Amino acid sequence: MALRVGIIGAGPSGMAQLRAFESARQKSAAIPEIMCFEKQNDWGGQWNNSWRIGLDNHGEPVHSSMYRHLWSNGPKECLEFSDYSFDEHFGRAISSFPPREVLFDYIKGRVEKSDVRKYVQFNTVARFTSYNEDTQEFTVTVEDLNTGATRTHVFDKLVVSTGHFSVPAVPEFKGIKTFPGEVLHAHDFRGAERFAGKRLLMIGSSYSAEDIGMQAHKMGAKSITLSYRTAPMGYHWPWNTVERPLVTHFDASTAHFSDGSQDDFDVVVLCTGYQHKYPFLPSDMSLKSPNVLYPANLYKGVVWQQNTNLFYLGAQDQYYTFNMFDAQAWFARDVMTGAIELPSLAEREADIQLWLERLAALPDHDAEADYQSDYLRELIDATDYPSFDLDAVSQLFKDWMRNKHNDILGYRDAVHRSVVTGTVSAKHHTRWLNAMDDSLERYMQGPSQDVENGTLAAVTGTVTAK
Ligand code: FAD
Ligand code: NA7
Repeated sequence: MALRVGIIGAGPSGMAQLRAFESARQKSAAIPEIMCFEKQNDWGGQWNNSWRIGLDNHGEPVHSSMYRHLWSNGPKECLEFSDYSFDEHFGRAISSFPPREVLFDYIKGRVEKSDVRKYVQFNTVARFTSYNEDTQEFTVTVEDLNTGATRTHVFDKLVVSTGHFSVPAVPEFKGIKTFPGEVLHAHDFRGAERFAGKRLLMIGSSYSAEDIGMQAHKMGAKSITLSYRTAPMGYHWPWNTVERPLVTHFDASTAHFSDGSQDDFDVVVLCTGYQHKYPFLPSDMSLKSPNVLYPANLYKGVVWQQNTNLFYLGAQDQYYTFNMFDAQAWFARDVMTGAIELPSLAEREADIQLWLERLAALPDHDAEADYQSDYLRELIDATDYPSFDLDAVSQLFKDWMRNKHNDILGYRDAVHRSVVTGTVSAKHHTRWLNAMDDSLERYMQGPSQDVENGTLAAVTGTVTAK
């Protein structure tokens, strides 16, 4: 009987797993029986965003945390598939920091080249999983969201690729309940236009706080205050943006900070991260971890320690994304098919501990980028995933971080060189700060001739302050 593989989630990680098997099939390896369940009506995960907040049309939690005007937060050259370049997809050089719709088009183009959509059951949510130790089989109960019908499927191997930036972590702050303005989590943020003229407090000091804060600046917020728990981000912020230590409590619209300072706000955005949440898995198969570069209990960041028939993709914090999911999917595939033989439990644990020790000693962001590059190197060396220059990508990450430090509003206008094709990216026709139409069409066709939003003139590259 063919190996039966179940994949839960058809975001970039699940799509990578489908492609990994497809790539093996092209090399005439035996292909398993594959079934992938995706609760949304299309693939792409976070990149398939929604205007909805809270629940979707089926009453399921809205998955994507993405928003209008989201552009890649790292250079596209750092996430490029080594077997499907941006040049191949777009037929010409494009800029280094494409908007969401452009990246979504790229990842779709890659899977559409292969005939893998047939494996995905859309509008189908995984509800419950059990594992039979005797037969070594998973039984997964799924619900067809269109009909409400449930069914069960049996698998030898199970891949969890449901992402971990969807279920908000929402801490409590004294007095926030009576804050008279708007309070929302980054997961529910869809666009900063309505923050024009408002005084914003962002709690958190990572990607969401920084990017939503700068989206608000772009859209004319009056002031942006970023409140950090551990350390300030320390970028050279625009004139209306400051960093402050953690909020201790709220008193009506006044926030009090741990350095004794206080200020009044109209809006609070909790940019406090996300939880690993796998409600369709029993607790002994469910990953519990903060958002870190190496979650414990996963050998090579992929294989569940206590049950090596269970795999997680994309479970770590991410410098690399699409190409890392590929490397993981290729590795998982080879473990599933037996092409990679796993060491003993103790040897696997020792390997995990080495990575965790190294993680604990990382001094800075540059070292973190090198760390994840080394992680990818191990995975790629173990499989036939087409290799690429990981040291060069690590350098790209460092260049990007330096650019960002020097110019938080302008780093997305920089160009970088692809390590896959050697192409230097095109300079985009409109600076990020001035671009208001993020559609694929506008991106490919050139700058807008309209004065958009009444405030910005993309053609002339000038911004009129509100
Ligand atoms: P996801 O993209 O989260 O996909 C998981 C899929 O699983 C979804 O389609 C979901 O519907 C499905 N699913 C979940 N539960 C179930 C269930 N029970 N049953 C069936 N299906 C289920 N990365 C970058 O490279 N560049 C960026 O600029 C960037 N910006 C980001 C901005 C934001 C706001 C966020 C939140 C993330 C960003 N990322 C970015 C990281 C992003 O998470 C990855 O690029 C990528 O989407 C992760 O892929 P994934 O498949 O692991 O998870
Ligand atoms: P991250 O990167 O996980 O960051 C979460 C931030 O929230 C981080 O700065 C945390 O501070 C902060 N945090 C968490 N809990 C609290 C409390 N209780 N109080 C104050 N601050 C808190 O999540 P993001 O949403 O920024 O980014 C997720 C992904 O989206 C990312 O990969 C991007 O691709 C886009 P800490 O530093 O731990 O003290």
